[in-house]
Amino acid sequence: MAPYKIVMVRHGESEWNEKNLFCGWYDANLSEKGKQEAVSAGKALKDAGYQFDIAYTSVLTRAQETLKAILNEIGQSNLETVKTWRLNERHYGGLTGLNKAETAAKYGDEQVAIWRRSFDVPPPPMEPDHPYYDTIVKDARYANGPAPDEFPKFESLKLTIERTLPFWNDTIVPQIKAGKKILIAAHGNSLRGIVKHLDEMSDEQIMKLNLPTGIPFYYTLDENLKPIESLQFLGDPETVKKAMEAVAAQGKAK
Ligand code: DG2
Repeated sequence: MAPYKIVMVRHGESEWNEKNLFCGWYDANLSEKGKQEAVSAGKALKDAGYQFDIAYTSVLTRAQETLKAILNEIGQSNLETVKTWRLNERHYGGLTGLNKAETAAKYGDEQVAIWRRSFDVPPPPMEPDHPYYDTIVKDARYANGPAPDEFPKFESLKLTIERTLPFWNDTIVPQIKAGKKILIAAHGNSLRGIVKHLDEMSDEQIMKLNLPTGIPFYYTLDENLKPIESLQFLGDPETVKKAMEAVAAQGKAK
């Protein structure tokens, strides 16, 4: 049945992306621009003739709303959808709610680049007195996981991959191999983890990848799930390049 094709998309711009705040597991809504990006993503997929058999998303509103807008555009509002915390954004720990540019002004561009893009250096932990600790830890959507003893207080990309990959391997891969057409609507860093895995990128290579909001991309995979085509955006290359550079620049002091 190979080659297989799988489509992924980072959610449209969130209200916290718009304000340039570290978001992680905080449940920010889409901004107005983000809602439009989600609709545009759906239109791009419709124009390219995409239809799906199943969709996967995180338990966070910004990814789910993006998925909903896309499915609406492609006329598949009732598509079977699986929601899992394993596709959540990385947990940004004690940085959650801080402005990225202000944090860079305080700690330096280099430190913020390490917190945002290093493979295994985690952000500082979210302590119980953090303003968003209770909102996140006591959120009913986590009643079925993660278990209290594995509930993250912070996550590096490495830790994010360690909880995303079991879902990829145990749930998504069998569906790919069954020939299902799959759409994943998730987050900058949970998707960077999947991209790193698929393209067998080194810890250094993945540091340079910034995923733009609301622009779908696809992979074509051979029978061993090795990429034939990697990270193919459904968008004009210059627009994609600028959007990626803008994401990279979010962590710089103005
Ligand atoms: C952003 C990613 O996550 O931030 O948590 O602030 O994809 O859910 O908007 P998303 C966040 P960076 O790693 O790009 O700083």
